[in-house]
Amino acid sequence: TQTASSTDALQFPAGFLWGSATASYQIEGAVNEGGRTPSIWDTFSHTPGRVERGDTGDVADDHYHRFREDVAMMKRLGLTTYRFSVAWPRITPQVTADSLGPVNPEGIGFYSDLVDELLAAGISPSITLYHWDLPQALEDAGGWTSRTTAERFGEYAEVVAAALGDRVPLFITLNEPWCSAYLGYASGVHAPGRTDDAAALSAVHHLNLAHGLAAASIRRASPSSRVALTLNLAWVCPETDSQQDAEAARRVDGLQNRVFLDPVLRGSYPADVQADTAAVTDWSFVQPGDLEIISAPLDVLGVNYYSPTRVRHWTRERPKEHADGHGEGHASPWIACEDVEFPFQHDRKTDMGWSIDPRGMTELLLRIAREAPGLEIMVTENGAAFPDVVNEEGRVVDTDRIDYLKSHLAAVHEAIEGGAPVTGYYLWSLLDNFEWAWGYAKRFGIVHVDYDTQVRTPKDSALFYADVIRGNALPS
Ligand code: PNW
Repeated sequence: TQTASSTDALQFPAGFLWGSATASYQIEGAVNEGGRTPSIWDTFSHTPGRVERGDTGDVADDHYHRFREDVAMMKRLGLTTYRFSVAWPRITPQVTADSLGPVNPEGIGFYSDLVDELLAAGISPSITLYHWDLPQALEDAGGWTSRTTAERFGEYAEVVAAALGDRVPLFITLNEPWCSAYLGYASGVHAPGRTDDAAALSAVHHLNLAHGLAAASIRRASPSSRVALTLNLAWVCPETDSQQDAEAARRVDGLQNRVFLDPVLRGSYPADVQADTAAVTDWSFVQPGDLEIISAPLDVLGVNYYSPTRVRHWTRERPKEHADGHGEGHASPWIACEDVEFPFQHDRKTDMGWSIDPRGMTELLLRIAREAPGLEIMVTENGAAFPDVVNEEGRVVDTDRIDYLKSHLAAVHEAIEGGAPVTGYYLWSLLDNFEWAWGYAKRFGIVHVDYDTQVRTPKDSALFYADVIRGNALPS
């Protein structure tokens, strides 16, 4: 219904895609069902001390058994698209470094049923092929430090695209290779929990290669599907305009943004990152022909944005601040960045301790539009964790999440006005879920999950989001 004030509403372009996102290990549970074998996150979460309170994904949101109910919820909210990930250990449970092994019909069957359920609800499925649940057998053979993992991933992608591609318009090869490489192999706060900088850089390359091989597989097996890569890019903001802070920003930008963007968009690795890390690795894992594979054209770049990255130069004269949520009590994910710090900000934060600054969203999207002219962009994740506030009627009154969403949707709108070709937005996340090293302690959902009963309750933010979708606009 049109009201006087709705003239001030921020209208999104016709056909804008409104979605939410999840990931297999964070919601499915049923880890020993349907022929699934262990992933690195099963091993990691079952290792004492790795995840808050010893939480695991064994049951999670039990989505494996409740997906029809969850799709019905999406339909009620009015989502036009849903981004989920396929668990590789369900598709080819016997994979080894040397061979993909047989395809598991029960694994394909689960995702095929989910796709059908979505289509019947009028929701377009977007599939992420890798959201961190690497088959443990591949980790045992070196994981992402090994070229064979990338090769097997290319074959796995072909299997999924051949089985589901006729019904799936968008495949996203990888989710956030930054996290897989640096949190998995350098700081060790994510599976497989290794702390070896050389391994992390080799993982960066093999993840990039895996993306390229998978992109080619999807083109072959499902020519009508579009291919995307999702990166957690950073808006890197130096604290002052000093030369030294600019240098700190260059380093972080290289490791977080350009080491992933340059090979895909330009077919090369940034020379400065290779020079900065020369003492760690000689980059000999990059073989002739790799960059041609990695730089095959993309249809869509997926961007996940949560928080800005403020940096400054660090000198030994003062204690280093570890305000990026990565530096405390464990190894750093920032390779060759000993003289960089992430100063604590006295600003509003989410329950993750992540600063709230929607300006970073606009700046980031505009930068991509400048550097990759014409490349379609989708925000494949954005959202916030906040502790639940339940009122007397039992409603979850998550005003802080609504504020976060409002300001970030306005930031996306501003980027579109400024010329960024953003065609969709996926809110992280549909459901409260297993938040990796934080377990169930952090809630990102717009739908509350009671982990004792598995009862789902839409929070106020879900009702807000349904309104946005209905009007294709951010209400004033
Ligand atoms: C992303 N960091 O993860 C993931 O794609 C989601 O699975 C996750 O639930 C969501 O963001 C919220 O955390 C990240 O430490 C995890 O910088 C950690 C970081 C960034 C993204």
